[in-house]
Amino acid sequence: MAQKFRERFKSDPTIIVSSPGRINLIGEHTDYNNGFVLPAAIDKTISLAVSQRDDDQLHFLAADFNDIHAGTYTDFRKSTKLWPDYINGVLQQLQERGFPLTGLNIAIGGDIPSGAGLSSSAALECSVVFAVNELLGYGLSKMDMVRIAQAAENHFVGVKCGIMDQFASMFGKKNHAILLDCRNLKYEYVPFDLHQYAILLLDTQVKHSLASGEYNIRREQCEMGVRALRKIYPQVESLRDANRAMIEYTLRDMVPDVVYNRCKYVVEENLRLQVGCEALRRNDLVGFGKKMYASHTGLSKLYEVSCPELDYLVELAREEHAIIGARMMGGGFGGCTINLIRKPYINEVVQRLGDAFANRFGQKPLSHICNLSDGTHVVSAG
Ligand code: GAF
Repeated sequence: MAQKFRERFKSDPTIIVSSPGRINLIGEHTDYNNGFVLPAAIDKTISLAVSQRDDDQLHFLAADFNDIHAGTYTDFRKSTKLWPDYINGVLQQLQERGFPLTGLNIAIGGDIPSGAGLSSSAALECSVVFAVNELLGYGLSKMDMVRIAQAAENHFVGVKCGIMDQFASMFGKKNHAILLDCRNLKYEYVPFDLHQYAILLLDTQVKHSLASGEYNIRREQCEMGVRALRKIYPQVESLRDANRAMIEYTLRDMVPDVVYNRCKYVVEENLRLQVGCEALRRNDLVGFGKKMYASHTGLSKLYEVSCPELDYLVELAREEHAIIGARMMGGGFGGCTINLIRKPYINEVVQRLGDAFANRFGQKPLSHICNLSDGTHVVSAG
């Protein structure tokens, strides 16, 4: 990245930071319901090199595409629906909080497949806030920076995402998952010892064009469920506070089926995550894998955020003895499945699944093995 930066800006970057993508083992669409999630940072990252400029210009280079955007803070006040939004969204959040800003040269690159549900956008947001904080010495904590990165996505990019992706990218820890309580942001690192297993991501390459609109609709449906429950149970602040009995015996008769289904899924997913974590603590990866399959069923049938390509990959995975758990991952409507697979069988299984998938959908999914890694950090500072 230093080299690309030098070629473009004819000077050295002051800081280079690395910010990872994330996987989520279980706990999908629970973060914005104040529930639990179990993500981890992975060894696919965004690399961001930055230095201050003498003027008030912002110059951004996406090194992998040689795509350049330049302008002033005023030029970049509104969303362009292009990748610089993730940078400008963060800068705007910093400005709104009163942090002094300067002109910047920024070069980015990396190997997180975009649109695959691995949170390349959260990684970019985290890398920007982290690098600028280092460069301009704001003294922000990682928790502050997670909130700023999320606010950029919510208010500038316009996706009302929860906090999971930014949190995982910022706080990741090598060989650990993060058990995060999204209500109070208390978290615990859970050792994720894979033994003879590996994490295999299968990318359908379906880009989630529906995703942001449908995502916001899911949020509204959950809120509708909470409003209904609150009439009977005033203590219910979010679906996190609801239990199965409330959903089955109260909510069912109060809201349309679609809202009931969404809420039922969220309550069950939080429970699945708890039981799944117990299995992990016992080193029972097979037990954990079963919860992953159940999570997929809920996401597909009740929450309806899957798609035929994801469903087919999970259906194929269920027939493979070497895969002990699989599910769609992230917001949905495309992107990846996450699979826990016995290492010696990776090649033959990827081949078999790939052929079957290509027979039905015309092209093979991309496959990635990923390892759990550290969160956003400085790589070099001048
Ligand atoms: C996306 C969002 F950004 C996350 O906050 C989370 O809600 C996820 O979808 C679904 O679990 O990645």
